[in-house]
Amino acid sequence: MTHAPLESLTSWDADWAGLRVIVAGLGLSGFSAADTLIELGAQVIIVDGRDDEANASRADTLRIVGATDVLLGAAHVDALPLFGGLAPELLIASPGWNPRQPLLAAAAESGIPIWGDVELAWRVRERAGRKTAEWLVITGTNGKTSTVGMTESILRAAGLRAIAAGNVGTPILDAIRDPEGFDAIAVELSSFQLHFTHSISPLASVVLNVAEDHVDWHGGYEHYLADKAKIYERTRVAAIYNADQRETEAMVENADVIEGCRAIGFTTGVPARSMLGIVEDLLVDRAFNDDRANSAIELIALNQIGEVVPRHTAANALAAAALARAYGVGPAAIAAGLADFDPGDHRIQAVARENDILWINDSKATNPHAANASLGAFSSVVWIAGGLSKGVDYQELVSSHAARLKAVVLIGTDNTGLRQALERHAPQVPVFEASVRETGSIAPDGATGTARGWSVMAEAVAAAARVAEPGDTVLMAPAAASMDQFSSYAHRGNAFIDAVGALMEANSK
Ligand code: UMA
Repeated sequence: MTHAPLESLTSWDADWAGLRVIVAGLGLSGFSAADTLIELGAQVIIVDGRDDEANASRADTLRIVGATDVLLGAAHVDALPLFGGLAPELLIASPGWNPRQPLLAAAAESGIPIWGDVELAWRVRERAGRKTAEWLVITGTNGKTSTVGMTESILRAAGLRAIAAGNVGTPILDAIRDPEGFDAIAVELSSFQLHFTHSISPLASVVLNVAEDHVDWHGGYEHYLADKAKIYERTRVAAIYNADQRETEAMVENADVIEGCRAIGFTTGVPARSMLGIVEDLLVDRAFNDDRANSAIELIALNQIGEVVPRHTAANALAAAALARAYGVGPAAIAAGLADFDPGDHRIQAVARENDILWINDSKATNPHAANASLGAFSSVVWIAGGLSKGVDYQELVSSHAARLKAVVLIGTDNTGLRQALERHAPQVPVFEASVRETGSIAPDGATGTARGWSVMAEAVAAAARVAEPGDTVLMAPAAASMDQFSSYAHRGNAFIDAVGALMEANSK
């Protein structure tokens, strides 16, 4: 079978038939990529290092729809499989796959192009007889999920058919293949996904903020930043940066955008021209109004967004508003969409208040930057922290919040970095440790949780309850990923909510 050369495969209707593709990973993105490619007529071999029940069942489905082969188990992820003796022509990498992983390294060495599912989605987004959705793309170390949610809410308030997709959970290819199609997609892109993305040309793009994260995967902070910066390349209407964080503005300056694209800032201070910002508790737009030299348009009052609006939430709202304004959404829909938006669970979520002790679940704080925002919101904190640190440094986080820490309860299997930072910058603060600390992998059964994850959190909550006094906040903001003891941040957050609930119930007896 013949097919067109790779560079000309830029629409659904292009000739993909017979293209030999390896799909690395059978998770959410891998499945959607394999399924799409099979529908396009490509020859597809899927590989995944895990040979468990969930993967076996997904493999069966893909075999039935026409996969060339599905190879499961550790033995299959080191070398490139062949198609009846012929080498693959393309590799689609799932975002969790490290580029230095042997299979990906082998593909790179052989000169085989490596795309992510997002690159594939961009290539197939145009299809005869269907509307082509505009992409509003969002990255940043923190706040991505809230911001895509706010953007989706605003677009819908404007009467558009819109969806949040990408890293937020719905694979972008599922959104692209929706039979009704969308006017616009709010696309959350992780640094992993951006690494494997090469040709997207969004209507508008934003880097919300940057701080150290995923350093291990990228092999250094500078590589992480370089991958984040890729989001601005080829932007057509508005490249949006955080005016309070110079690094993001520099990324826009260095990007190769499409002629006519504007640089738009957002700030939680008073906006200069071509920025959105805040004036006297009002979110205002001084970028997309005609008379921006002299005036700004009111978008929404802070207290209409929520009861408590931390600074980072206001920043996210401004970024979402900027993306929607770039698309052409009017101020009334911005206000309606932001007022309607429900932030969801696990992000600075108040779980209980008893004896004037507030219990907060911030399981989504998977890195120091996110934990910094929630620690800063409370004055006397019993802090539950620790987990998979991903190689980040805790010195600054601990030193800047030492004064508000009443006690620390450590969870996680290896807290050396956090412990050292506490010894150095907060030596007076008592540190307790949840004693259930077995190492080893946890089955990914987030729906029901694992006995070990639950008992770690029950221990931590009990330890926090022993030291917390009226006026204190017990804040579970781990500043680390969850996968050493839990299957996800949601599993960790639910374990906290359950443990606090059990404690309250025991207290009431
Ligand atoms: N696998 C291997 N070998 C490896 C790595 C993984 O065989 O070296 C296999 C695993 O056994 C598994 C599959 O690959 O079966 C998993 O692939 P994946 O980890 O890339 O996960 P997906 O299920 O495809 O989900 C991905 C995103 N996951 C990651 O980036 C780790 C999801 O983001 C995203 O929602 C989904 O695509 C849809 O776009 C999650 C995430 O944690 C929420 N993101 C990180 C974050 O937000 O910090 C970046």
